[in-house]
Amino acid sequence: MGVVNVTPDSFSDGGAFEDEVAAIAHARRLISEGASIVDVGGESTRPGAAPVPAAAELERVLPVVEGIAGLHVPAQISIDTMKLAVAEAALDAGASYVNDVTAFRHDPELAALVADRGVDCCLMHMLGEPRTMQDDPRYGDVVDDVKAFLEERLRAAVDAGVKEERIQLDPGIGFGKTLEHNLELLRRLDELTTLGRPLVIGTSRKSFLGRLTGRDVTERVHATVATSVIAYERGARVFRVHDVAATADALAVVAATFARWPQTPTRTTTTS
Ligand code: HH2
Repeated sequence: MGVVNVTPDSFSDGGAFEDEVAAIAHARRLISEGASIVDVGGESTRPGAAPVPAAAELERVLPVVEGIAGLHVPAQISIDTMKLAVAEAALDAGASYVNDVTAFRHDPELAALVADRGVDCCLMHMLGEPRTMQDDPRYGDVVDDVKAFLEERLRAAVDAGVKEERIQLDPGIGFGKTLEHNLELLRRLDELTTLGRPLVIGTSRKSFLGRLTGRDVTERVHATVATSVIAYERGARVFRVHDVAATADALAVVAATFARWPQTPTRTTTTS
């Protein structure tokens, strides 16, 4: 899943693709590099971000969704929004995936929309809201708590009519989590696979990688790739990243390696 941020203030690429022509060209590039989903967002959810009114968000994302749909390329368009009006317009314009970082809590009617349209969705864990989520986040056990939350949101979506096979789940790396919480979630990601739905992981260029490497936000591609490899091995199957080419290469190698794992290879010893 390649990230297309049509925002002035996203934490790693704010302002770079604000112009719709640049955003559409960026989406085309990410797809050519191996993205099978492009995630279009018009509201930053970085820590401390202020909410964006629906009209402004729509003005940003709609021309981009329409433009990508007009490319007729083999990729799914995802709309990264928590707002019903934005999701509805994006689905009308050609999107077929709703990525909601509030897991249908901000706008519960989003669940009915996703159900009616029969599209895919991602439900993500977030503690609190972007404005305050990094103010001393606490958990009993971060993995158990995130798992219980995702289980509850999965049930709520199914109860609202969304088909289970349309739902993907995301532990929400960096959303109300300390460095240790993020690392623990990555280390124990396999515990979330028992939820029975594909796991989405979004570590790309995030600040915990900056803290570990000392690198600036645009120089975190290697660190991001490391987390994607770890996450794949522990069961993640959708990787929301800014740097698609590097991630796609790494995942091709990891997927090929683990395709034959954990079966024991048959040894053929020739003794003649
Ligand atoms: N992270 C961000 C935004 N949306 N969606 C999912 N499912 N998972 C994530 O981890 C996730 C997400 C934040 O990254 P970005 O879009 O690059 O930044 P910003 O929110 O500042 O636009």
